[in-house]
Amino acid sequence: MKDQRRHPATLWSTAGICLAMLGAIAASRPPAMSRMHRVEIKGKAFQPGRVEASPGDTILWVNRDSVTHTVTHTDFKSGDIAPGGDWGFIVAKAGEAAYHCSKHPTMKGVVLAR
Ligand SMILES: [Cu+2]
Repeated sequence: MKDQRRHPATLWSTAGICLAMLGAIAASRPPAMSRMHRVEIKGKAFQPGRVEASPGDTILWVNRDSVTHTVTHTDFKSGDIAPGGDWGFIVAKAGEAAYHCSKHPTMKGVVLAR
């Protein structure tokens, strides 16, 4: 944990700022609930390989493999995701996005947003 050595007062003020930001984001969203979709990367595969989401949803990729992978698409690029690491993004618009791993071109997945 990076924050362990921080002074408690710093932690409190950081938490306050985060809560305020969440409130602002929630207020600007449409009433529909946004969801979190989790994709595990293991055995050199995206699991599930196909995610159905809505604009505003978050997709989080978690690397459970022992090698580095990426989530690469024209509109979104994770960069390297180290073993044990993760990367997420918020779906901006409806559409179908076929992505791959830049290090292992046979690794493919699809995000279908509607
Ligand atoms: Cu890979």
